[in-house]
Amino acid sequence: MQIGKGAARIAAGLLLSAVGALANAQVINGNFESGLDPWKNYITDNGTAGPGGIHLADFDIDGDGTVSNTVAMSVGYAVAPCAAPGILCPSPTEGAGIYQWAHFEEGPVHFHVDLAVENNSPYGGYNEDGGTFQLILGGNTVGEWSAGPIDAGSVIRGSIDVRDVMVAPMDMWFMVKTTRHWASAEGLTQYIDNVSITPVPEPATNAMLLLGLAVIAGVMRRNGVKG
Ligand SMILES: [Ca+2]
Ligand SMILES: [Ca+2]
Repeated sequence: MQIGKGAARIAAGLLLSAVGALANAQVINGNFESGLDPWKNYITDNGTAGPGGIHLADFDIDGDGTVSNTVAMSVGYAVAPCAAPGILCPSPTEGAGIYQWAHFEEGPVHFHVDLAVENNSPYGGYNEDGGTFQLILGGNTVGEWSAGPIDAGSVIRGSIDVRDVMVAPMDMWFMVKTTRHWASAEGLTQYIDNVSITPVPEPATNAMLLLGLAVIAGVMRRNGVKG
């Protein structure tokens, strides 16, 4: 197949803009309006993200009346450790999350994520454990928020807001994870949206070679956590 020079130039231009869009998309995509990429899914051992898995849903995470693309899941354990967990044996805390790699520069960094739990149980009543959310940097939990018990027909909203200091430039993964003490419950949904990191990190340069750096996340100094 032959293409003219003009068409070739246009094709090259399209390719370049596609590469540019890809590079930008790799930075963070914290509001999920363009989908889940570059976030990757994580499921704990014996955990589940529920029948729908980790998926996008229209939801009003911040209660301002406007819905947007939001990460949704219904977490809990998938494999019961005994016939009556919580009675005959400890109830496991399992679930799922999303993560990505990024390159962080040295200096102050501000992490924020909006969170919510919704209980649309068809059985009414309340659920004992709406779920616990964690912001994890390279293996260290730097922020946490728990919804606690939640009535049927209600939504509980929260956030994790953390200021840290990177003591050196590094590639590191960061994850928003949610877990519960029980199997995933019908009608109970955990939501994640508006993940922001300031300043915005660059795409990771060599994530796989720097896996070992995960443990170095401990060098970060924590300045405050609120939920
Ligand atoms: Ca969104
Ligand atoms: Ca909203």
